[in-house]
Amino acid sequence: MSLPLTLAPEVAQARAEGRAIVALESTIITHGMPFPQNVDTARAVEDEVRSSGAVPATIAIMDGQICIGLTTGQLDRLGQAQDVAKLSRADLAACLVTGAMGATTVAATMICAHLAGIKVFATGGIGGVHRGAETTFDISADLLELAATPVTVVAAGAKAILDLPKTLEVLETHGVPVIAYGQDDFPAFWSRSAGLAAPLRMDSAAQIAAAHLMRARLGLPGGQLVANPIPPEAEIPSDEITPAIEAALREAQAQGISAKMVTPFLLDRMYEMTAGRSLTANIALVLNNARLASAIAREMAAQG
Ligand code: PSU
Ligand code: MN
Repeated sequence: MSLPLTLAPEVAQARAEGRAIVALESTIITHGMPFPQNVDTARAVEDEVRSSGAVPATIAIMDGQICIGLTTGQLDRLGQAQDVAKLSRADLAACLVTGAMGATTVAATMICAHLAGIKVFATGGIGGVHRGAETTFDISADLLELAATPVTVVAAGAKAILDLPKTLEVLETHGVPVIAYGQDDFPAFWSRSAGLAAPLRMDSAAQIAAAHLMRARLGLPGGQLVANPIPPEAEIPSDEITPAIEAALREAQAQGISAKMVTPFLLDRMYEMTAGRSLTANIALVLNNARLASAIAREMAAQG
């Protein structure tokens, strides 16, 4: 049986010509930002990839197909739909057989990108180890996917709503290279630093691409996490964002928010508590990640 994979014409052509392609996720659209900024941002990110010399492939599950690249109509439907499933490795197959609409998280987007032969993926932030994970066991499947699936993921680090030291520990245990781009510190999404050193540092897209290809030659499974700091002019410094983070976490706990709802709940509360500033920063960092991912994808196409 063939794969339930539908490539947008732009993506199919780029693949046939061996050109650079950058995968983009859809949970950020359905569960990470409010409408209409979600659809506007998704389009702006696709345009940023194109103007950086690569082809964008936004990934979502629609009508029983893994869509690699969405039409304008599909993106509008997804961005406005209610009750879209948030899909990770565990629920991808079930969503395909039921025909429900599904948004792919970092983990599910990596799986789909790999099925389509795409090696580079840009997003905002990855899921990680939640604070209190020693009792809740809430560790995002994104971390294990990075250990298993050979896709280089460009993110602005991880949000300080998570336990960042534990997140780095789990990535190290599972053999995932965590590469800070252009600085020594591990970036913390809205902030360029949260005072933690990154395990690795690289200063060029060429080196990041070469490291991905070298892992494949060595027979090592899994991908790489590239942590690209938010542009300085868009940053919300750590001491300014921390009070909002702590308040959002207290609310989540008081309301008994758990499992898949934790990350969307915290993102929504952060948006309200920062009067939209968290969203402006989020958009700026995703665009920045799209540029770097495109440069890495172009290098891979040239080197690979
Ligand atoms: N972190 C963000 N923005 C996001 C997400 C995470 O800063 O939109 C989304 C991504 O799709 C990520 C998912 O893969 O949440 C992780 O969810 P969980 O923590 O439930 O694994
Ligand atoms: Mn979780």
